Amino acid sequence: MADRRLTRAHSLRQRLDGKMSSLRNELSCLLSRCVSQGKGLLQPHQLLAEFETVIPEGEKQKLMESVFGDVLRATQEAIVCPPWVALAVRPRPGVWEYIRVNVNDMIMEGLSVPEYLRFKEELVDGSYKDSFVLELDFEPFTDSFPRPTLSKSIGNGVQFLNRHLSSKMFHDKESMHPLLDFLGVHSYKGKTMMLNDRVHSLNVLQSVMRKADEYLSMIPPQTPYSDFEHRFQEMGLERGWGDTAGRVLEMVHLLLELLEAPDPCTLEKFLGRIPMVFNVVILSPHGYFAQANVLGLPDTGGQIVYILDQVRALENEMLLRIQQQGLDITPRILIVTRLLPDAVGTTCNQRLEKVIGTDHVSILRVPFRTEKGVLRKWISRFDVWPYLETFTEDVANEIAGELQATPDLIIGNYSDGNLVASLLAHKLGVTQCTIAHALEKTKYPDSDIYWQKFDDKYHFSCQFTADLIAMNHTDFIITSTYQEIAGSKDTVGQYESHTAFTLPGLYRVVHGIDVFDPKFNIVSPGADMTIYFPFTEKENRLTALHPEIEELLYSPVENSEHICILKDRNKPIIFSMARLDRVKNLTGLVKWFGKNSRLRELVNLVVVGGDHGKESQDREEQDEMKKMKSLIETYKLNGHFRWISAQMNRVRNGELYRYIADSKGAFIQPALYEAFGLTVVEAMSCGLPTFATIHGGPAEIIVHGISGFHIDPYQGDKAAEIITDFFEKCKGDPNHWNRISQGGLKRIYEKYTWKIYSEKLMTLAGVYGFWKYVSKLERRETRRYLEMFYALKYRKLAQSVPLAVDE
Ligand code: UDP
Ligand code: LCN
Repeated sequence: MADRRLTRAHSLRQRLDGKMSSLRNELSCLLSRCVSQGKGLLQPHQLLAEFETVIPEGEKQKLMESVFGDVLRATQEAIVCPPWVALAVRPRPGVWEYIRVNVNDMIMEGLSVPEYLRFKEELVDGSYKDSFVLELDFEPFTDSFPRPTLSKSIGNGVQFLNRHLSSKMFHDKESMHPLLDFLGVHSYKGKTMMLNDRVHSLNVLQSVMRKADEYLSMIPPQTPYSDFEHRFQEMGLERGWGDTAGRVLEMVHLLLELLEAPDPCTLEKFLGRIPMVFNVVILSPHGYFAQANVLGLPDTGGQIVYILDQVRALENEMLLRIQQQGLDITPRILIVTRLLPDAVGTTCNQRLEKVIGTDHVSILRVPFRTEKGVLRKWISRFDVWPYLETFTEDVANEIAGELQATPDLIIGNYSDGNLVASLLAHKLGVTQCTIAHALEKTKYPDSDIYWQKFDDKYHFSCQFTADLIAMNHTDFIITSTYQEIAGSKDTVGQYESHTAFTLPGLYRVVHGIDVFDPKFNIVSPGADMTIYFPFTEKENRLTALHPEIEELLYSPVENSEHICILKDRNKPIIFSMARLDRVKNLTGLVKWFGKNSRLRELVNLVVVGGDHGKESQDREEQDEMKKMKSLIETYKLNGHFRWISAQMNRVRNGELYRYIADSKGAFIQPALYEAFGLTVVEAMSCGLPTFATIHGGPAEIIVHGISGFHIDPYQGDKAAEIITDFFEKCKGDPNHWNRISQGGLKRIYEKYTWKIYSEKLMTLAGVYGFWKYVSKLERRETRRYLEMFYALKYRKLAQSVPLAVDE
């Protein structure tokens, strides 16, 4: 893949090769230094640090401006196995080159992907050194399909797909037949839609469209469909074209344009309007999934919020479209999750729960079971693998009973949901959409090459295998940001990190996913604007909640809900709220605060996370609890810091963000890695200036210095300085705070709303549904390959994960 894209321009390797003689000394210095430290893996910042150490000051700038600098900046990883150093070079998002240099004679050679991975495996001792290793290569299946080559086109799959489909239709009239067939197959519970069997050829379709055009142009646009339904039926047209003459006419014009001169924009509009989606199944298996008392519990955060907001927006959009299509169909959305008999004060033991604020959405819970019976207790998302196959079978039965129909769209969430979605979509032949939320491989550095070290605790071998299956099985992938797919100029995207990697001893992924694949689409979520609205909307403020919030923040007692007290109520508050995972780095923030006396002078720190009231069941949370308590002692934080237990009430949390905005405070998101970061969107939606991690989604949500600030959690002291500088600047210029607050709000309204989200998602369902229909045969090979991978690899891995035991 990379080779194909690099043929036109000279690859970095070729350019470096050409300059090798003049750069020999510098390169030799740098690489010899790496080699002198022995076998190992260097991250980009470590490589740059070596450069800083070994290259004389006077030469640095010149070198960095040469091809040497280009290679160094683009290197994402260096593998040292003396006397060789291999580099994974990424000249731009999605494009990779691999080289290795022998430090003794400074000979450089290009490496193929398998060669590079094999070289990397030298880092790990063990039984992997088999002469035959399973190599996974998904490239041949999609090789013949055109795809964009520009990095900026990544994440705009639907546009590309439409261009491809319409140009095919344009050049080859035969390609119109699938469209005719597609219009003919639409039916709902036995009732035909769009075309009946009178329209059996393209010529007939064209002539029927012309007649319809003629007729509709003569009647008032508001005329209801029922007034001319009979006449249309006789012509060969069934319901689904629109609810009024005006809307049907628009649809007829779109189709006439397509039949005459197909173009991508018309195709997208037309496909987006065909009634296709009435029953949606959304999978989110691991618990806790409920509408109350769950947020902040282990593994229970943004994904739940995202889905509950998503279904509300989706229901509205589905209802609107169904009405505009002139149909009388009641849509259904089922969120399918795990039933937990031991529900610890939540509703997770109820089979069916209606989603508040909707008419047609329910949570359907199906238990995890083995032949020993139903698992009663919560288990970590890392331990769910052995349950998922039986869960899928049970879910298939349950949804058949519940919907009395096959779903039209199956949406998976996170690795476990995406695997179940793949199995279900495979079984039922339904359009599948996947949403990763977070791909764990990116969150845990080197969790692929050293997977064996992680496996007992995290079972990443199962998870990464499930991720590969889902991302290759699905019809389309939606991501919250560009960076989730392809990172940025300097950082690797979450999906991109699945292009090529190795799990030594298990398998080698030569082409896992191509980020240029048109299945990728960026569809960003928002925040519920009825809960997270600006602090300036005085008339909507929930002032009745202020006494409770004040007690939470300032009461001078410690109890099971809060630890430490705030002495000075006049200071602004810097605030953070997250699950108490290591990656969320709440303890990091507390340490920066503890260490920076200037910051402590200026503001109070309030952190929400964990539960002081009971012993956590979660391994990481227990460690973070201990760490936090020791930081309070080390930095004598009592008086300046308040640590509050997880807050489950979203409505009150909305007012809490605004209360903190009233104090002219800020929100800090200090995560070591954040896939997207809903709290960032929530805080910004409330007008609270936000400082958020540069690693992951927040780097894209915030435009540094305009709609908030980026901070690097790996440079805590610097992060604390950035926050301190802001508050000092605000002291001198109170408008500075307002400018950032306004900048944040502007950014949200432009890009992060659920309305934009649901419109896009429904359009994607239409276009990819059509694409699935026309490419059915072409994709059989991938499906077969995946079935084999699932049966021969995934199942064994899942079976090796210990089953949980209820006490
Ligand atoms: N949240 C909450 N109470 C808490 C911790 C988190 O209500 O004690 C909510 C938070 O408001 C946000 C979600 O949980 O809506 C966390 O989503 P985010 O994307 O920030 O992180 P995730 O937990 O998904 O990794
Ligand atoms: C999971 C995460 O880790 C967060 O970064 C996201 O915001 C959340 O899911 C919703 O997609």
